[in-house]
Amino acid sequence: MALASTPSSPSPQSPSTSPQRRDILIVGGGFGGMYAVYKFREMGLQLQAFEAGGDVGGVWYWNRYPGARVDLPSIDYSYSFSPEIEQEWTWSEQFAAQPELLRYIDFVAKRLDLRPHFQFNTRVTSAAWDESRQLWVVKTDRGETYEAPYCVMATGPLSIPKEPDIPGVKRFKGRLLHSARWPHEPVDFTGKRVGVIGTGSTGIQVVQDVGPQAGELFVFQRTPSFTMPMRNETLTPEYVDEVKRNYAGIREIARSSTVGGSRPQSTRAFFSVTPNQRRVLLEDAWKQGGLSMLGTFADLMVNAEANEHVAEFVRGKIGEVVKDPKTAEALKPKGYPIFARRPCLDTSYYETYNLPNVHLVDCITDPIVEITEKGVRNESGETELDILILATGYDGLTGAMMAFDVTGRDGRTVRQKWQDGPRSTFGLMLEGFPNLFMTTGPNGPSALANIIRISEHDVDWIADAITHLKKNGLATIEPTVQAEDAWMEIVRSIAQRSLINKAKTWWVGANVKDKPQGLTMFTGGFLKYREYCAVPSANGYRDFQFEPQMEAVAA
Ligand code: NA7
Repeated sequence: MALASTPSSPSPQSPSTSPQRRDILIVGGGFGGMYAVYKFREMGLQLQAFEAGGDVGGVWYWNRYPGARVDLPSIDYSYSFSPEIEQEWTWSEQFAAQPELLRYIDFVAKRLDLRPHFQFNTRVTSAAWDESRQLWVVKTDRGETYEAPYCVMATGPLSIPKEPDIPGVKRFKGRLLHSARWPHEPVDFTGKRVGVIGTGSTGIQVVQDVGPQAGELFVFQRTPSFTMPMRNETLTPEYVDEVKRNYAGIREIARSSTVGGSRPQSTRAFFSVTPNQRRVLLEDAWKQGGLSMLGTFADLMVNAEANEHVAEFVRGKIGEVVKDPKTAEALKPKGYPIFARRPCLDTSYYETYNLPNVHLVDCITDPIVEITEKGVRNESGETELDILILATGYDGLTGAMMAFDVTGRDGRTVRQKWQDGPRSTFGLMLEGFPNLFMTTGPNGPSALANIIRISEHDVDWIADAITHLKKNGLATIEPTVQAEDAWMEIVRSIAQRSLINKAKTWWVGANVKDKPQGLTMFTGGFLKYREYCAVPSANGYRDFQFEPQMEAVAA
C-alpha cells in the first residue's frame, strides 16, 4: 500500500472564478471524507475535497468541549484499512479523549498526505447535476465552482448543531457556548455560575467534567439519559502489543458483528435464564463497564419486558450512588426503553450530583420558560449564570444533506425527495441523483454501529461502483425506483420491531421541530448491512440503471 504519495490535485491558493474540473468531489473532512480522499487518490482519480472546519477531523474538530471522549473502545474506533497505521499508532486509553482522537486524525492526515486535497474553511453551498454534461457542479462559499462526474457527500450524521427552541437564546449577555462549536482555547469555569442545557451523551460528559471546576453548576435536564460506567483504563504496553499482533482478527470480528466492533454479543434471551442468573450477568456487565450491558442478552431491543428489567436494574444503581433522594429520583429515566436513546457511558456523572455546588433543575416538573439576559428562567424563577452551555444535540442524520441545495435530475432536490423522511438505497445512493454517493447515510446503520467501520465500507462500495462504470465504459450509475423501494421496505420492516421507536430522540427525528419522524436507519446490524450491500456487485448491479457516455450516445 502506498502511504504518503504526491498529491494528484493540489488545492488552489486563491479562489478561481472559472469552473475547475476534477474526477471526483468530496464534501466533508471527517473519518469518511479522509478515507475517501485516500481511496480515490489511490485509484488515480483527480479529486477535490471541501471541509467547513479549519482542519480535518469532522465531529472531533468541532467538539472540543471539556470531557469530550469517544464511547467506543479506541481500538475499534480507528481505521482498519492500513496495517501500517495500525502498527505505527499507539492508543493510550481504552476510550480516547478528544485531544488524542485529534492527534490520531492528524497522524493519519500527515502519514497519508491528505491535507493538500482539502479546501478548509470552505462550505459547499450547492451541488447540482448537469444532465447534458453528466457532471456534478459544486459551488462553494468562496465563490468557486468545481465540476466532476462523481460527487461524494461525506457530510456525517452529526454535523448540524441544534440550538434549543427556547425563546431568548440570543438575549443572554453572559458567555454562550454550544458543545459542537467549542472554542479552541480553554474555558475557565473557576468561581463561575455555569448552566448546561441538555443531558444526552454530550451533556453528561460536560457535567462530570465541569461540575468539579465550576463555582456553581446548574444542569437543566428535560429527559434523563441512562448512563453506565465507562471504566476507562490506561492501556498497558502488553495489551497494546497483543492488539497490534491481532489486529487482523479484531477487524474481522468487528466486520462480522452487529455493531461493527469487538464487543462480545450474546445470543441468550433474557427470560431463558433464572432471575438470579440475570442479576449476576447484569452485575458482571456493570462491573465490566462500557456497553457490556447491551451485549448481555440478545433480545433487549425487541422485548419490552426484558428491556424494562434492565432499565430497573440501572435505576437501582442511580439510587445507590446519588445521595439526595429527590435528585436521584429525577435522574432516573422513565417512560422509554433503555438503549432506545443512545446509551451513554460516564466516569463520574451520578457522583457529580453529590457535590454541594452541583444542582439538578428538573425541567419536566419546572419547565424552562425563556433564556434571559442574565440566565435561564424556569417556571419557578430565574437562575443567573455567567456561562451557559448548550449541549442540545444536532439535526442528525439528514441535517447536513438538507442544509444546502443538492439538485438531481429534472431539478428535483434532496429536500424535496426527503420531505416525508429520508429515502435512499443502502444510505449510499439516491434514485434521481446519478453518481451522487453518501457515506454513513440515513438509511444505513449510521448511528447504530461503529461509524468508522461504516465509513470504510461505504467508501469501498463507492469505489467498486466507480470501477464497474469505468470497466464497462459507462458514465452514470443510479438506483432504480424499485431498488430504492425494496431497500426502504427492508429498513421499515426490520425497524418496526425495534424498541428504538419508543423514545423521542434524534435517531427518529423527534428532536427537531417539524422534522418527519420515524426510524429510517437500518436496524438489522452491520454484518447484515454488508451482506445486502454486497449483492449488487455480485449480480452485475442488476437493480441499478446506467447511462453510457454522452459521446458514445452521439456516435
Ligand atoms: P442529544 O443526545 O440529542 O441530546 C440533546 C439534549 O439536549 C437532550 O437531553 C435534550 O432533551 C436536550 N434539549 C434539547 N432541546 C432542549 C430544550 N429546549 N430544553 C431542554 N433540553 C433540551 O445530543 P448529544 O450531543 O448529547 O449527543 C448526540 C450524539 O453524539 C449521541 O447520540 C452520540 O452518538 C454522540 P430532550 O431529550 O429533547 O428532552
